Amino acid sequence: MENNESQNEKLDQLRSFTTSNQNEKLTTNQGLKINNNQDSLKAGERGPSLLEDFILREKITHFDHERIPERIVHARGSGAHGVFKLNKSLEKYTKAKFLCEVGKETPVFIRFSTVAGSKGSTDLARDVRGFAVKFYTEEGNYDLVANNMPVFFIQDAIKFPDLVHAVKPEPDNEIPQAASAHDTFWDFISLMPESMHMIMWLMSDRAIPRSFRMMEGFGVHSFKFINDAGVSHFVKFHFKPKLGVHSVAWDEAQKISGVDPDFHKRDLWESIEAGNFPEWDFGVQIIPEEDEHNFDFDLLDPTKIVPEEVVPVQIVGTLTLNKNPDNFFAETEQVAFHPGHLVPGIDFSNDPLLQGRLFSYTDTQLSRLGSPNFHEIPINRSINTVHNNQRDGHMRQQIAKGKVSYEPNSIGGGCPFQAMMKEGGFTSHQERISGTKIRARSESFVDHYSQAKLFYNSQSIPEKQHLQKALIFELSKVTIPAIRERVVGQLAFINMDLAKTVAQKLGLEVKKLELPNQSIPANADPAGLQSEEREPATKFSNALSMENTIKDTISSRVIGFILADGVDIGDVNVLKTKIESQKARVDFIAPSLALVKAGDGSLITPKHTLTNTASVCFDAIYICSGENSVNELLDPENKYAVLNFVNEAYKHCKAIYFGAETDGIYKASNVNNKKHEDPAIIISYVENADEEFIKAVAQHRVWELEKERNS
Ligand code: HDE
Repeated sequence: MENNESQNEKLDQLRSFTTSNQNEKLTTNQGLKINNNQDSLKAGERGPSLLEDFILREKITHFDHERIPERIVHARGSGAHGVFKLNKSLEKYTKAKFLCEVGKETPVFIRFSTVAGSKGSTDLARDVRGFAVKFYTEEGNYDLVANNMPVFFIQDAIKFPDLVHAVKPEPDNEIPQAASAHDTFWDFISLMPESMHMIMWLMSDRAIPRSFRMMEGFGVHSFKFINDAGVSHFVKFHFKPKLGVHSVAWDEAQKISGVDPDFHKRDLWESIEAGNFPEWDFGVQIIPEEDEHNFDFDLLDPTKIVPEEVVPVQIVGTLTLNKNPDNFFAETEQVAFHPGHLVPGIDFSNDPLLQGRLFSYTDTQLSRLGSPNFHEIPINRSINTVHNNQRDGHMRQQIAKGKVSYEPNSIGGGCPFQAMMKEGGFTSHQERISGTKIRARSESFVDHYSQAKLFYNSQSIPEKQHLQKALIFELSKVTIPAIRERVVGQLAFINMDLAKTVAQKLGLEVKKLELPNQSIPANADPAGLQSEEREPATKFSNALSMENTIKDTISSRVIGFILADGVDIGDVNVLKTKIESQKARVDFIAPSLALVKAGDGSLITPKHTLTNTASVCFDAIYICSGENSVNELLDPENKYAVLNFVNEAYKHCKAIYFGAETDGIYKASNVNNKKHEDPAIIISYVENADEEFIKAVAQHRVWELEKERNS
């Protein structure tokens, strides 16, 4: 289906709100045609403007009020429309209709985001990514407001404002933007042992994804599924990208932030425009209620995962993003998610982090979108019609007929009626609760290190090295030595080698962790509830390492072809065709934007110049064949840029393909004279060089050779 013509119930609904200015005359907001949009109304050509100029006033007034507050967290986002298709019925566990009927397609809108940075910050910050999905189901909107990491920093919602204040730019000087590498964040973390598992994720390469399309999504909390018989199961939600989970290197991330701070936004947009629709498997981990206490952690603790080795993820559906928004503000900015947007068959658990979220999201929309009528904004409307007695408020759209706006009523015949359960009426799952009203943390939440260990131990060697380097980078930006010491003290509970490696680079010794006495009751103080070092029941989980991800496709990868006049068009075309047939993209990079004249006289249009882009924006590079082309690329005017491309790609462990007669470039680059066997360096004379190159691109990176490549 052509992406602009995608059809589904939600898109049909949006279409009725969509306008186009094609072939239309300019009007005011009252529909009056405007004759002159260049000059304001004045008293004489050189005189003062007149207050009566309602056209000027309307235009300026609207402009003055164009901005709305950005989200307090997750301000920077990228959205897309798509469809969720159910492949396996979950009827046994839930009565949610969109999860029962195999083959059923549900329209979705998704918004990916970074958390800490402002709306205009870089995509490549080291950060958690939001993965919020709105399912427009026939029973109303269901929002799965997820992240790309399966755990969270804190166990209780009451700590959320503290966490966010700590990570945001420091309040005196508003520095640093979109970065956790600063005093206040690490001060908070050093005093919050419960954050250590999440810190492992945040310091891993998961925090610098190659693409939104290559990250997982996790519902984080345990939720509940309720079936028709009223039986409840715990459920954890997962999205697994069909392209695998891949990340960039930190050095690369920092450079991308300069060359193309919209890297992820652009990547998502361009892939969808090209018809290369991002896809995820949707899966669930289901746990019977009676097994609630059979784990070595508390299912309600959002700093814990349920290892996939213990409860496998059952794949039940596919999420496909197939249409870009028509208008960023109207859709991506105004979309309002809320974990409390439920449909019958899905319910909350008592996770205290989730419980707090249930309040926060509607509350924040009121100040962000300005009125309790934000559900009427087109992107937020459910596809089934809303009927209730809520009335009025700023910017009300619905014209509710009749005298009646209360219930019970006789004048309106009792409408709208409450729905019985069998008619789809929502009922909260009945749960026996008995307890003492108490402001405290459950003892079952006091285990802060075991799963941090599980995560760290499950990483491959390059992943461990990246994680160490990330910690060293972040903590080296912390100016207060006591904070660094405390974090190292925390790391020692996870892995002594990790703690020592980090400590050494910070010029510290690993000391016993001492948390300052904060004069608060021990049962309310995370430090007072300092967990003993504890081993996880599951020692190792393959699912936690990106090393084990999908590496058999080059679909949607971007390959830079570096070329100049005289290039061998034959080689270029053969490789380009092979790459494109596997749904990857080729971009030509030349010394200038002038048409490149190939050896046979044919002309090639370059997309980039050697200096308006950089190797960090590509997954792999090909130095095109042809002696004349190579000579021009080695001309002093171009040589530095070309070698920079090759050397950076090399440093970042990417595949590099040297075409025929490109020896001059090979020799001048850092790739030369390396004695190792490097499967990602392809030289034209090897057998099946094109295929070897494609295979190397699919591997994403040769992280295991990073040390060698950087030496
Ligand atoms: Fe959020 N979070 N959050 N969060 N969250 C918001 O809602 C909040 C948490 C997540 O693209 C806000 O509309 C509290 C976990 C995503 O529009 C706000 C707590 C997870 C998005 C809010 C959490 C998330 C938000 C800001 C701790 C992963 C972006 C703007 C109790 C499961 C949604 C807004 C979008 C956004 C509150 C913790 C995911 C302030 C109080 C855990 C993906 O309401």
